[in-house]
Amino acid sequence: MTDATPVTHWVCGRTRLDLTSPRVMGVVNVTPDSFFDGGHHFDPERALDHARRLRAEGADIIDVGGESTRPGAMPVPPDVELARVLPVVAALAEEGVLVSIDTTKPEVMREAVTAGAAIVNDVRALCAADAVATVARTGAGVCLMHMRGEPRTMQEDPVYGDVVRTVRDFLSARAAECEAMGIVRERIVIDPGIGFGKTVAHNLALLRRLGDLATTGYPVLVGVSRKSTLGALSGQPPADRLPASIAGALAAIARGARIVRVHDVRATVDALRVWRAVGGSVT
Ligand code: HH2
Repeated sequence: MTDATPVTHWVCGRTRLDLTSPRVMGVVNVTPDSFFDGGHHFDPERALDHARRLRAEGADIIDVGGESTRPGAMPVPPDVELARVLPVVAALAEEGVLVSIDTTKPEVMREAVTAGAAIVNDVRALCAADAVATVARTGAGVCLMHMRGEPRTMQEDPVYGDVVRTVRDFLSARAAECEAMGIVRERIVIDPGIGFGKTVAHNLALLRRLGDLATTGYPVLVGVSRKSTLGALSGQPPADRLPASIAGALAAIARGARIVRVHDVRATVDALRVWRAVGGSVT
């Protein structure tokens, strides 16, 4: 594939999000079992309070999820997922928050966008039957993420030839299908899927060579916050991975990420302020 002119903004419904400086996506998991914050915001009112706090701390986007995708996680039926996320999505959208729905199911995408979500974040890159057509019918922005296998089994000895090339080719092909189905280029962001069917070495190769993904022209989003690769490097459990998460976010931005998906918005925003003040640049 040839290198393409970079997209400088993300069209998400009526919002045009400027991506010339790095953006922060705050995570709100309305789940009992997410790997880091599972159960903390399972009650919709607590999820809303948390989302409002993340927004006040400087999150540009709030990513609402109702199904954990941690290694070993079991799938959740669509009606259960909808009951978890819809009240949170609707209330946040009503308050003017730029909301992303983290789901792989077309029925959840459709209902969440109707309730006000402006972004569909899919760890399966719209691979479910009808997912591309469902999103195409909306004006929503989309994040296409790479995952090898299924959450239940994805960490069982993942093998790649050149992981960066495999991920880049997969994401380019998914983005091309989206464009062919009517999702314009400015609506698409890509994500290498740190920790999704990858060893520590694979994740580090992807982070070191994020620039290879950026040459597709699609803005790159990275989620490394609190993940096990940071545990492998720091020796810390998820609760003590904040310093490693900040370093991971800044390193991703330095290598070309335009958006970082994080659990700790205030700390990330503070770090980015310092980064920018001293001329931290994006490659
Ligand atoms: N990571 C997780 C979930 N969704 N979406 C994108 N685009 N990129 C990611 O790296 C990503 C994602 C996993 O983190 P979390 O939501 O905190 O955990 P869980 O899946 O256990 O709910």
